[in-house]
Amino acid sequence: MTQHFIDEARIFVRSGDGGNGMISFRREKYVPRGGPNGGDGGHGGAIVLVANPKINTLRAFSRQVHFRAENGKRGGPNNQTGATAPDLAIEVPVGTIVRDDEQRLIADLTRPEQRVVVANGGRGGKGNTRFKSSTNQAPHIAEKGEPGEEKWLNLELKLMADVGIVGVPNAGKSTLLSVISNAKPRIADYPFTTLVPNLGMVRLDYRDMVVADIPGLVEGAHEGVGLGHDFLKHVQRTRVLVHLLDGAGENPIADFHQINSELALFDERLLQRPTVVVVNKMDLPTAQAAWPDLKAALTEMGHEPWQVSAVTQQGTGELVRHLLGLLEEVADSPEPEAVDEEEMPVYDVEMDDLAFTVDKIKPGVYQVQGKRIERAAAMTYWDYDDALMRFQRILQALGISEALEKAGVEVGDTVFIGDIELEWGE
Ligand SMILES: Nc1nc2c(ncn2[C@@H]2O[C@H](COP(=O)(O)OP(=O)(O)OP(=O)(O)O)[C@@H](O)[C@H]2O)c(=O)[nH]1
Ligand SMILES: [Mg+2]
Repeated sequence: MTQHFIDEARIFVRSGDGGNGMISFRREKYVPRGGPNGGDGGHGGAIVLVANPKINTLRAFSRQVHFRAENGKRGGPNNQTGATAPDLAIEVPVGTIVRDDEQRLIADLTRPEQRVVVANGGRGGKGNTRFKSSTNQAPHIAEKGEPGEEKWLNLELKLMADVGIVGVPNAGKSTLLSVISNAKPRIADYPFTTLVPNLGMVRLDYRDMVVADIPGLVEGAHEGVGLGHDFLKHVQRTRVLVHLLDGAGENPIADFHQINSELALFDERLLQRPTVVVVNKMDLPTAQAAWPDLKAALTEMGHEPWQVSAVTQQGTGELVRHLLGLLEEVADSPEPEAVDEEEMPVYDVEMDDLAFTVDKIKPGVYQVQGKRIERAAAMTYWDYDDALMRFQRILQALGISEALEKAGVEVGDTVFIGDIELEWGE
């Protein structure tokens, strides 16, 4: 059953903090007060997931759950920039799907060496040299390093099938999978027995392939009718298709057209995928009687149909050999598209970052929450007036000052930005 091939893990990642910027001034003989020379902090290390084709399970993550990248070093005097910390690369199997704690898709790592940054390293704070201007020759302001990000990630490994078996309900897809692979799917003589794709490993002469039995497609599957839509996505990932026909069915050619049109309506490129047309149930006299006409019709459409009986296993060994050979032929062609590109950024990070809320907790006390503003607050050296002014400009730019005023804030009131307490001034 499918469970053998689905592997899950939950990990905690934390990128490095940026190093603090430095406040420092030159000291020279005969110069009472030299110019600013505080250097920037170094950037913190990011956390990166990398797809490694040599790994095939997520088992390693039951041993190690926490991953931390190093912090950037703080800036020094004489305009010395602090050292940037290296990124921490975590290796995962190809086929790993990464989601955040709200189950939002972050990445689908389908190609070897594909990488995704899951937590950005904190930016190094600016040293006071950077704040020098014509009006302020001796800035007493620097930035603290940006804190790293931390989050839980849910990893799921979907073993990708090399071959997908498609066909109308009841064609015998699950039966075929069960006789050629180690999978033991449920088989029954009524349509829609299989509700989720079954995967099986097929081995022959030291070669192997993963075969998926795709639940029976029906008219309208491409529109999301029934369960078809999700399965069609699964079909997109396979390199070779087996189109299985019920040779004893009422009208196998009509079935054939119906499935093809469902595939094409979902994604036209599926019709270009190498496809082996296989007529099943050849042990039954009705199928044998129908075969000559069926074969002629399929040949006319440019196919070379195979005949098998999944139940008696007649012809199935040869079919496996043929599929393995076909896979070798297409091995050099580019990996089929895994997930639609437009599906990738599931939520807009930028918008999330800028959003904030203002709440009046009680008379004279307000609470502001928001990712960007809380970060800016964490990066401010509150002891310096210059830094305070800068923070105020950020409050204005994000529209937070206005929102606070609308909520009724007055001079002297307390405003919390995250956990940081401020007194509202002019
Ligand atoms: N006689 C005969 N019956 C078969 C053969 N292959 C499958 N069947 C029967 O056809 C019925 C459907 O088989 P399944 O393997 O469940 O078909 P399926 O395509 O997976 O069907 P869904 O999962 O419902 O889409 C079962 O009763 C099987 O025993 C075959 O080669 N010969
Ligand atoms: Mg089935």
